[in-house]
Amino acid sequence: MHTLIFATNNQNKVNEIQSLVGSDFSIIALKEAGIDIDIPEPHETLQENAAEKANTIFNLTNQNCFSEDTGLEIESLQGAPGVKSARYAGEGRDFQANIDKVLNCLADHNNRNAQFRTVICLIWGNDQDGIQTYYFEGICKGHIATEMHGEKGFGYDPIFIPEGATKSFAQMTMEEKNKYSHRQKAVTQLFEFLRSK
Ligand code: ITT
Repeated sequence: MHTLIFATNNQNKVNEIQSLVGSDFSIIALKEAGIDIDIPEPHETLQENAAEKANTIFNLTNQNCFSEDTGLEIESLQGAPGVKSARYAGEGRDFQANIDKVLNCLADHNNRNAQFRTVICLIWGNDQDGIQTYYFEGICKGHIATEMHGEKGFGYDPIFIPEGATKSFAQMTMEEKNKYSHRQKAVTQLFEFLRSK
């Protein structure tokens, strides 16, 4: 059984990843590990922020751990909110304010193409390889709806409709969202890698 700390304070991410974990993995969220810190995300790329979060927790615990950083990248907005997705409308990290800002910014644009991108950073050590850092990426393409639909999920889910679907992520059960999602794609690669170890 692989035991891994998941370096996040976002319970929605924990729930989604727990739903994808096989019985051969045990994922411990920061709260469960008794770690209560606000992990910094100071960088300009998802990869650097993911590394910052994983390194912070590895330095604290000296245990195998992973983190993920996710951004909503909107074509007409040159990739914004991107790495700033959590704080797009300010430090309050308010989901509704962030959605309102996206809808306002897109009001005059016909091109509503967007994608969610997740980058996972894994810090993993064993006797053979020593301690190494690995990255996994998952992308979900789709578009931004003109108004909010549904109440499930979190963040930008009510306005994001994945390619091949007619519903927003917030109108889907977690299992349905997992069929399309950026996070599922990155996490699947993470588990495949770990199973190969
Ligand atoms: P941690 O850093 O503690 O993991 P966070 O909420 O700060 O949690 P991110 O910086 O990766 O995580 O998240 C950026 C924001 O993007 C997040 O707060 C949500 O608003 C949004 N987001 C991330 N994944 C999403 C998803 O699957 N569906 C909708 N919105 C999502």
